[in-house]
Amino acid sequence: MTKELILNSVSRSAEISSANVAENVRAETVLAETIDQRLERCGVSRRAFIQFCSSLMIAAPFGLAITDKKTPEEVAAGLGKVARLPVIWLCFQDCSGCTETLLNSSHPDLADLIMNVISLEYHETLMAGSGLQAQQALSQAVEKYSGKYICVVEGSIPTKDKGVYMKMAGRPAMEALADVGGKAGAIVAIGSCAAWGGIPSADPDPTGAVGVTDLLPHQTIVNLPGCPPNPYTLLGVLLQYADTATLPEMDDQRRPKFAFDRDIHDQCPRRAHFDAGHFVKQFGDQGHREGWCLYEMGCKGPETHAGCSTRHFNEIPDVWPIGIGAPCIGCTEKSIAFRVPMFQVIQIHSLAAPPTTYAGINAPQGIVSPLATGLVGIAVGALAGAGFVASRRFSTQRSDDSIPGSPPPIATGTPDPGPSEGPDTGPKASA
Ligand code: FSX
Ligand code: SF4
Ligand code: F3S
Repeated sequence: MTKELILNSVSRSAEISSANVAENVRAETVLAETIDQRLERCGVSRRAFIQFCSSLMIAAPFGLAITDKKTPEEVAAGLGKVARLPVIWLCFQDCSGCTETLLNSSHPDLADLIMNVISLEYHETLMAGSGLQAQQALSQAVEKYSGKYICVVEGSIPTKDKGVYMKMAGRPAMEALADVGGKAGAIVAIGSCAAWGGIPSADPDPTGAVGVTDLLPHQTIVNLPGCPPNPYTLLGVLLQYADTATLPEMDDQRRPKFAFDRDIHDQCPRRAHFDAGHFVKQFGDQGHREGWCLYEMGCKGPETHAGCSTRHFNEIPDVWPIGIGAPCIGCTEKSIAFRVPMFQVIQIHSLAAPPTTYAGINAPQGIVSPLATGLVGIAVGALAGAGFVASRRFSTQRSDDSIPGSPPPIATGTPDPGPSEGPDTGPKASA
């Protein structure tokens, strides 16, 4: 049902190429059609739209003009009057994970809703049309909505050997980007690949992969890195642009602050274990099954700006890297992901004092032996003393041999870190 709707939604753009006059007239009116009108026309319930707005408010409680309201009903009332935003979505060198994360929601109506609140005019991965028909749909959409549409770019752009490694309709991807991106009201580079090169740019970078900003440095660009990024961040940016013709405040890497102003580490459910010195030493060990901190397994959370620790994926609790027991690889950070080996322990530069309160700690996972049950008691006791340990961590080196997996030396940006050796110790043999 959902996939059919999506295909219908995007394929109608391809059908424009058949010079269907009625369809062209309909396309003329898309800009004037409000989200409310569209939802009513497609039979989407008010309740579903208010739920969607509620999720948006939870994902972006601050820093987004459209969610700066008191209730989801107020957000829905405001957004309902907004004209649907034309979006042209280009796919370059990528895995399609950015599109997947947008559509694979556990909420059955979300994908349909997304296709109704925006007007997706062109999307190669989703549209039914292909070849000449698709190219005509693209050029007609660009011409019709010139200066008004948002160009969403997914994937990196090859530049080596004159961009020969990827072509669209016979021209290098970088030319297509310059053309379509150059006529957009703004560009959203979704995913780490489009933001700065991502996986395709990892050493040895055979295609000379770069992000959008490298090619169009003077364009209005919003970077939404993440591999994949959180879909609500994209929707927040698109809807604010549709409503106010403005973009959210951004940091020095053009990432919206509302989504990238915090460290993973600050609100990580395993943070209490970090502060208490409980570190997983090997995947599958007792600490891993008890949900201990993954810092020694290469977790880049302390140096990574993103909201994953509070905004999980697919609307399922704990569906995010650390939530499933994997270290954060720093996928939103240009200098970390696909640059620093996945399991290499990083040096921490920006660690502030430990929080005064802790988020809930993940429940134990896997089979727990009687011995492990005893260790849980030790761990609970150790957690009770976490504040004490944490208060000492800035003045003494932590080493509690009574706890399985005694804490490693950690360098911090604090005045007296006290490590006997730096944490930047190269790839871990145990990983
Ligand atoms: Fe890159 Fe997105 Fe990672 Fe994949 O397309 S950011 S490889 S999740 O899909 O571009
Ligand atoms: Fe969480 Fe990683 Fe920080 Fe440990 S190092 S508390 S797993 S973000
Ligand atoms: Fe990426 Fe780390 Fe979040 S790997 S998805 S920034 S937890």
